[in-house]
Amino acid sequence: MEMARIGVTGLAVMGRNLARNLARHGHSVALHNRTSARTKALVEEFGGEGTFVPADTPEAFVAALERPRRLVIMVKAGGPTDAVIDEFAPLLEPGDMIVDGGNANFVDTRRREAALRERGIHFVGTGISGGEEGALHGPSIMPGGSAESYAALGPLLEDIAAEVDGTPCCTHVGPDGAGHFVKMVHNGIEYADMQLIAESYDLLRHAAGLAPAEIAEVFRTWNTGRLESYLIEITAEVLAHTDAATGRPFVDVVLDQAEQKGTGRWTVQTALDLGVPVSGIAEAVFARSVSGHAGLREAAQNLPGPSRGLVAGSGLADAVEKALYASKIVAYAQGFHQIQAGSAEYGWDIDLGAMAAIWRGGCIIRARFLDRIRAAYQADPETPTLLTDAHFTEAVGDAQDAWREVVGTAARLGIPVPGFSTALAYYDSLRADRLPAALTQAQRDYFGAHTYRRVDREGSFHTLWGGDRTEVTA
Ligand code: NBP
Repeated sequence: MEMARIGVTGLAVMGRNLARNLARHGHSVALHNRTSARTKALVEEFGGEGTFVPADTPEAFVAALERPRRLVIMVKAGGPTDAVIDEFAPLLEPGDMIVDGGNANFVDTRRREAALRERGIHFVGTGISGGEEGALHGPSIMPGGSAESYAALGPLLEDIAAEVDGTPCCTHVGPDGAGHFVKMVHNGIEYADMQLIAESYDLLRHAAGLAPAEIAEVFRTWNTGRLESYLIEITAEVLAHTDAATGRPFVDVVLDQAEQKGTGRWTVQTALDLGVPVSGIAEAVFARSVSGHAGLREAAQNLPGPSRGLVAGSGLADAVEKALYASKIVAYAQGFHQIQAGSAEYGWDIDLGAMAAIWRGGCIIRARFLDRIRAAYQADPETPTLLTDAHFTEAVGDAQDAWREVVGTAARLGIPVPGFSTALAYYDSLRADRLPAALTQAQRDYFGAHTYRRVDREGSFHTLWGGDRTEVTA
């Protein structure tokens, strides 16, 4: 019987393309899907691309794998992943590896890894970004799990990952759920990046009065500079597209209610648990949520706003470019802060610079700018925030006047820019000498005797607000 180096079960778009990618790189791939029609279809259509070993049953699939077995699950995240693990784990032996390439919640991954570790099976929660095209031509791959399993899996995954400057966009992220955690934050950053781009478009459209095709040109120009990235590139493509049915700009015929699958929400929920301010990601998630509340928006249609006018002069596009770059730096600084905090909380020892490096290609947020982030962490792995890296400090310093101007203009014209404004507020909060949190602490002490610390003495204190207002040591 023909043996395979690796197997993929779950052959919808992602699994199918991942299996083809592996086969195209010379790895024999065992194939399995709950509904065997998908397995047959893959072999019929793409059998010539490499060596495939189709299997109709879990038993035949497992029997076709070289030992230690490498079994990749690419099914719908959640219940289906548990169902597949329950089906396959009893057929495996100590030392075998189950790779979950789905978009799992890292908490589930930690649970699954711990349970399978007891049986000697390596569970490798792996973030994969790049959609179906990436899966076929080279995704960004973020594997968690044990270092031992990476030694056996890494070479195959690095083979099929995207490559930038000769470096594969795949590295061992850290133990248990580290890979899925980093993929989650990647998606959160993707939300923030998309929101900032959307706000830039909105300003160019409604403050500068440009048509979508003209804005496409602005984005094309931006894509030749420091903002060069996949998301900026596709934004230009989308804005230049005309709807065939109506002849109108395509962006004008798309319903303005954004959807989400959940990784942005998980990022924010997790950040709240870790106490990390990821306001850029949170505003992006909320902006999608606001857009989806059709009834609420309908009810608010006639709320008064400023009389809208256009901004005179042609400088707005340059100012928006600066606001976008500065806000993007903040969003990434917050996302990396979250990875740093998660790594500390769970003992993952994640190399932040390496994360920037593996996001440079294959994934949705791939961008020239990630090289700068990698360099920042190489220069100082302990840097508390990207904003204090010399390059980013200078970039934001140079952009800040324009950034403030853009946020002010948007507020005056009544154009919502939650991403730009929260990024600016975060920046100003970090650099503030004193924050009004002092007043918040005093209020908390007043109504709840929650105590406060002082700037001039160690210890915790409480003022007897309801009495003679003397201060006591708490
Ligand atoms: P889907 O998420 O649409 O899942 C379909 C696959 O799951 C099919 O193979 C289906 O088998 C299988 N499946 C289901 Br549903 N329930 C099952 C069960 N109880 N037992 C066994 N198999 C079951 O596929 P996808 O879009 O290819 O995504 C796969 C994974 O990759 C997901 O976790 C997704 O979040 C993640 N991901 C997707 C993208 C993307 O761009 N689409 C990007 C990155 C990651 P059937 O054929 O028998 O119904």
